[in-house]
This record gives sequence, structure tokens and C-alpha cells, in this order.
Amino acid sequence: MAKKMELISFKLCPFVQRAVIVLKKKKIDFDITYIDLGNPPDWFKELSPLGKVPVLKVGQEVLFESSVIQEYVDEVTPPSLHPDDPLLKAKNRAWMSFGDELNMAMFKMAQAKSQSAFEEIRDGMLKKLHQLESVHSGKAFFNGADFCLIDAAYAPFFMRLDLMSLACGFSFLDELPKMKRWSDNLLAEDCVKSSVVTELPQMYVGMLKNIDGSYLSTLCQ
Ligand SMILES: N[C@@H](CCC(=O)N[C@@H](CS)C(=O)NCC(=O)O)C(=O)O
Repeated sequence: MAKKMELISFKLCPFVQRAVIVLKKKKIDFDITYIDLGNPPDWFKELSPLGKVPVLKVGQEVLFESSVIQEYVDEVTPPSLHPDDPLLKAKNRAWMSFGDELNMAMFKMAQAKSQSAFEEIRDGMLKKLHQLESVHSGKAFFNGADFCLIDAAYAPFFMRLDLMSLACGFSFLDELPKMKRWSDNLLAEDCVKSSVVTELPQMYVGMLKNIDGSYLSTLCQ
């Protein structure tokens, strides 16, 4: 029998969440071990080649990089959540990688010290969201009616954007109807709702409020 997989996680990490969403969607029984990234244990430093989460342990083997973990989990539990068509699959992978930039931009926006730095990053994020709007199917999910791997990759970003928008009183998606509907649909999925600890909203907003000297913390309630 296949060994139970173990995911090494940090509760706030959007990249870990991508992997959890796929594991949940595929109804896989897995173990999750949380670490404190601010004070990582020695065993984690030895285990994780880049010192980052997520790491997935499959027996004695170690996988890292959320996109690789997502694809591995998907491949070993058919049917695949990727489209069959090779070109569409490749395009999905490219736009999944584009999502990494959005996660990084959101992180940098939260750290920005001045209003002008904040607005510059926010405008860059909005530009990327408009690009995404132009390639989205306009249906429930990115490719159409079915939830795919690319949807799992974007859900953590939209969850945080939603929490940030509510706590800080601004809206990103007013002029992006496909993104708004996509975000609502993603956040309503069971595999997404169950992919984070129950205290994630408080933890995330608390983290935003406590970023020393950040412009965003002055907007958060
Ligand atoms: N490209 C990586 C990014 C993972 C990542 O940045 N994880 C963060 C937490 S959200 C981390 O472990 N940071 C620790 C560090 O950089 O030292 C992936 O997709 O897995």
C-alpha cells in the first residue's frame, strides 16, 4: 500500500495552501505538520532544499516547490485536474506561474512603507489582474465549468485578497467581473474552505496590521 503523504506547512503560506487544496480535492488522507518559519526546527533545515515550505514527504522521498507538489499529487490520483490538450495544459502551467508574481506582489504591497510605494505595487497588481481577466474563460472556473489545477493555484491569492480588502476597506475586483466571479466561486469550494486552519482570517489580518511601518497597516481596521 502507498505510504501516507506528509505535508510540511506554515499556516499562513499561500504556496502550501495550493498543495492542500489539491490533496483535499482528491480526497487524499495525508498528514500535515506545521512549523514556525520564524524559528524553523533543525530537521526542517535539513529536509527542505531551499529552506521553504511546502515540502511533501512521500515515504523517504522529499518533494518541494508547490507547483511540482500539485502536479505530483494530481498525477498519482487520476483523473487529472489538468486539461488533456497539451497546448491548453502548457498554457495553464504558464498562467499558474504568472500567479506566483501576483502572490509576491501582494506580499510586497503589504510591506510597502509609503503610500506611493504601495500604490505603485497595487497598480502593477491591477495590471496583472486585467491580463488574467483577458484570458479567463468567463465561466465558473479558469478553463470553463470544471475546477482544474490552475484554480487550485489561484485560490490562496484570492482568499488573501478578499481578507485584505475587507480588513483594509478597498476593493480590487470592481472593474474585473470575471475575476470577481472566479474569486467568489473559488472561495465557495469545499476543498478551498477546508484548506486553511480556522483561525487563518484572524492570523492573516493580524499579520497585516503588525507589519512595522507599513502603509497598509494604517488602513486596516
Ligand atoms: N516557489 C516556492 C515558494 C515557497 C515560499 O516562498 N514559501 C515561503 C512561505 S509562504 C517560505 O517558505 N519562506 C521561507 C524562506 O524564504 O526562508 C513554492 O511555490 O513552493
